[in-house]
Amino acid sequence: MVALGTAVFILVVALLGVGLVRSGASAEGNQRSPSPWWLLGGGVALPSIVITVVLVATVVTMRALPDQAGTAPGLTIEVTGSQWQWDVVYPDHGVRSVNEVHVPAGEAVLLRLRSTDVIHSFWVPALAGKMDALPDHDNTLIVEADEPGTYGGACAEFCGLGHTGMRITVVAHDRAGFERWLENGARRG
Ligand SMILES: [Cu+2]
Repeated sequence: MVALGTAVFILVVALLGVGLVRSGASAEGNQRSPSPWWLLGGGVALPSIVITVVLVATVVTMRALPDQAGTAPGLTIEVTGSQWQWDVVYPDHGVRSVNEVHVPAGEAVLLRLRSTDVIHSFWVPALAGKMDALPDHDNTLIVEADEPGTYGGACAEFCGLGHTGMRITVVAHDRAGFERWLENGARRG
């Protein structure tokens, strides 16, 4: 799209330049009205070609994207939004946390998102795009933190008075640190 946009921009600027030179040269002469082919070409044909190219590129890219539900990350975490906090459950380990998602770095993790009340949106910009947490439907989101560290996020769907405080933090550990956290979390119950 950047390449196409650049090409169209250069073409328009070039035509503008030609128009300026010509109008300067023919300032004394008769004013000619532009040929209707300019309108058909620039207003119908060119946009049709550009839109078709972008459409085909989009469809090809969408088909090439992996089906998120079909991939099988090692770890599944259930993240439930409610007014106004995130409850996080690690179903394979019997561990819970609140407003923090602990993950192993360098591994794909499947988040199963839902809500107990209104629509929330799980958003940790450094890791993935926004994904809605809905009351009547599970959405999935695959996140992978390349490096151990802390990644801040927030609810990205206005969900009431406490919306701005509805923060979420993803803490990525190295493998050993994650196992340690799971054990400590399990002890906490
Ligand atoms: Cu929310």
